[in-house]
Amino acid sequence: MKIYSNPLQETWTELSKRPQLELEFLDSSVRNVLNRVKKSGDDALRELTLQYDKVSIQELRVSEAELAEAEKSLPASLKQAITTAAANIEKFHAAQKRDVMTVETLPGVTCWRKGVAIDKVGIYIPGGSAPLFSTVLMLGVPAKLAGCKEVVLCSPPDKSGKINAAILFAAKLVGVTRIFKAGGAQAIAAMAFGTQSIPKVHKIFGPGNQYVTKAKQLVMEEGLAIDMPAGPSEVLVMADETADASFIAADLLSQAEHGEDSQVMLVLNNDSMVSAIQNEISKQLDQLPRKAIAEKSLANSRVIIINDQATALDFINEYAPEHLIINTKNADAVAAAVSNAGSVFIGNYSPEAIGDYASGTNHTLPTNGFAKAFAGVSLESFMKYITFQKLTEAGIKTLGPVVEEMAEAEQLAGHKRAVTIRLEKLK
Ligand code: HSO
Ligand code: ZN
Repeated sequence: MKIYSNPLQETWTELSKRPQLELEFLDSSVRNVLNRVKKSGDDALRELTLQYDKVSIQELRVSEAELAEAEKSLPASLKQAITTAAANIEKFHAAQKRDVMTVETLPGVTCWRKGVAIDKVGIYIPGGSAPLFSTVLMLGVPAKLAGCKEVVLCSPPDKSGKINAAILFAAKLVGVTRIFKAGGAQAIAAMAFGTQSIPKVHKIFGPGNQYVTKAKQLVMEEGLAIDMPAGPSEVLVMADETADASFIAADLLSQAEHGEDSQVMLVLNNDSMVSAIQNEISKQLDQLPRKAIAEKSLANSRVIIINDQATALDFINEYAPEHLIINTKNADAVAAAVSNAGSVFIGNYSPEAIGDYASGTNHTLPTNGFAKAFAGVSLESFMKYITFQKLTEAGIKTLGPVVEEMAEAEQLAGHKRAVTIRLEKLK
């Protein structure tokens, strides 16, 4: 990890840059996949699955028998853990429900806003070396709570044509309605356009590689919504001498093992702990099965030393981390001053890993500085809000003249008349 000591404010933007792998032909190859699926539906999916996942799939939909088999194959302890995590996620997201608030803005003028579930949503779960079934909980639980009627899940099959058993178990547990074997940009296309087997949805959620992310961006042009612009996962740990070097190293490594392009940042108040943390990192790194990945990610990572706490906070708010871990003396006060972050973990006993799986908060969070303008996934992400209004005769008598005046000034005579015609009737 490279060390920067009290970097000048002019350099903060540069220091906040995330590593970016530029893929050649990304745009054109993803557009090509989208067009193929749009045109040939399931046939295109089967061809692309053979090409990219190296497996021939006849039936795209996961059967009841496969779901039952997956459930049987998992150890009881894992099923129990997944069930506990799902219950916490459900508790936290259920509390986000809002009552309809009715407001009488003037006597006889009543307005309200009501949350309604998005009818059909799609969840994408990547396959690969670490099949993240925890993400199934993070997206499936709020979808169910919101009342989405159709919750479709796509995940790539492995070489034997199966989806990871824990993904299937979690999907069934949280009430995903249909599960399909499809991955990559082609899965996003299938959920966006619909195929013979896969229903078209209105909003697509879930992480993925650059192809998946690009596909999500492109289907937005076709009127679909997506959860948020996504990039590689990241963590920023802010610490002082009250922190534990071994905890810090473990938290940094838990992020670094996600992928070579994951970003890990450490903000310290002085350099007294640097060597202890570095020693811990090399010790713990040796025991990680994903050492090679973590090592590459650490190579892009930075230690920033900022002596003054207020300045450190300014830097952190500028960086806008997806995950922020605060291991300092006055961690609660520091947390209260955070304005840009996806999710905050306060004190030495709140590692990010707990929120990644089971405390109840959502782990689908804004990366790449998007925390300046975006929030993580919540119950609301699966809903839209409709406003309503109802006027009584007294209401239009009071408010009508206001609108007549404004419509006249905007030179929209038709608008004015829609009010006048009623006021005349009431005379
Ligand atoms: N840290 C990831 C979520 C995750 N971690 C899933 C483990 N499994 C993005 O927030
Ligand atoms: Zn994680």
